[in-house]
Amino acid sequence: MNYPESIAAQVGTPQGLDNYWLPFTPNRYFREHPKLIAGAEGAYFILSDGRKLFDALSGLWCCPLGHGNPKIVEALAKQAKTLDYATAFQFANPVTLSLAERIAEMAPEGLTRVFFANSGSESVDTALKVAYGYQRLRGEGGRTRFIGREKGYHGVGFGGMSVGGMVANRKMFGPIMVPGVDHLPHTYNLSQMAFSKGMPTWGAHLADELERLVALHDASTIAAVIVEPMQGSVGVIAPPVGYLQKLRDICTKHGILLIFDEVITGFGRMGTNFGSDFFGVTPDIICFAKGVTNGTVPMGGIIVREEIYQAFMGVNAPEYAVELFHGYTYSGHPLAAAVGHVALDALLNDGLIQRAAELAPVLEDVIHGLKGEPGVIDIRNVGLAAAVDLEGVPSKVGLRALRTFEAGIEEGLMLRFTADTIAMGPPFISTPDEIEALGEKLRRAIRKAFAQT
Ligand code: PXG
Ligand code: PLP
Repeated sequence: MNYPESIAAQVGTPQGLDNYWLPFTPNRYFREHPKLIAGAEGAYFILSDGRKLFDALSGLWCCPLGHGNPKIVEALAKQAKTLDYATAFQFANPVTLSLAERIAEMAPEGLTRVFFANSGSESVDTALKVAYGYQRLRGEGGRTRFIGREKGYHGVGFGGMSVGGMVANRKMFGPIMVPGVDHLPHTYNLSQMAFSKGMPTWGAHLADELERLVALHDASTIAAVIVEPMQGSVGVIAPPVGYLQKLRDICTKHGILLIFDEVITGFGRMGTNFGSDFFGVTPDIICFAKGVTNGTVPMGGIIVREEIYQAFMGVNAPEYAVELFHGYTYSGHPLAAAVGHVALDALLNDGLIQRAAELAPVLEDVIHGLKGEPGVIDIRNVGLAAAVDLEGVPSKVGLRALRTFEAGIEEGLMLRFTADTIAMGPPFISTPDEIEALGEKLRRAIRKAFAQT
């Protein structure tokens, strides 16, 4: 590759790189083109050479309040002094209890119980175990199958990887996946929905594929369906109008649980508390992570319907017996919970979810303004999230987006890409001017990327 010039050749290899294995990163390329983040402030990251980059994806979708929020810093310090860690098994603590209460309050009606994990991946594996356990407890232990969706991303645990539908994440691990998983078709179709704004009108019929899978396997073998209401990681694919409601109806009809993986859509990204609110469909289990603590301290979890929780409590076992053999050393970590309270204060009381809703049309206009730029083959958006698909370099998937990403850094942008798609989800604290600037910087980055051979 001739672009860009090796940074390592100019400044040397950063200390520690001989011992560090980067996640979801081409490590060999990174070694030649190292990028170190030294700090962060508001909607910007600061690189070790002092350059300020607009944080166009809110970290990895997880920092809606931006960086260095003084109230978070204060809450963290205070919590660390009072209770830095609380044993999670056989004990609770006030800060975690009250966070569970607030999360349940903001969740869709009927979802009342919160189980904490520490990441989206853990939340997904928790949801799958709870779903199967529930089916078993209600005498439906034959329901061992899970149904995911093509292009879905549900993290990297064994369960999440197995229900996930991104081929690159699956191909190396096929033989060691959870058995009995099937997948719905994805809903993206360029010829039907190119340059769509919000939810495409084509595609609701694809939910009928669930009926086909039920007919193939029989409902009595299926525990749950898991989907992201908006597919985020693969590049912002909004559900077709009516699609999620159809999934809901088919699941209800057949006693199959519906799990919404709201790791990205939860806590305001759609301009509503949860994606469930935005799309008007309530699942049986919600997975959350990321925004709940603004990414400052890891936290994830699930919110479940009261009946699911009660099924576990109704077990035919003595009161002193554990009902669910599942949990993490750091479930409901008090530092995370303390930050979670500040995040909820900002999102709900200070109106940042409302602000995300107000910024969404600004982002829509800005991003669709890139139509007609060289190699832009699709643009789409929903809530405060958007994606631009670029024409790839022939037989070199991802290289065009990598070039755009590198050019973006020169323009002062931190971009995120997957294959040749650039995804954006700016912080809710962004100003309309910053979103305008994001569009112009991305325009220049795309032009630079296409100016190269
Ligand atoms: N479910 C969904 C819907 C996600 O988006 C996970 C589970 C896993 O969460 P953890 O915390 O284990 O990473 C995710 C994570 C991207 C990007 O570029 C997306 C995620 C993570 C990193 C990058 O879109 N989503
Ligand atoms: N591995 C070992 C040896 C452990 O002792 C534990 C927890 O006690 C784990 C893994 C799981 O760690 P966590 O609870 O942080 O997920």
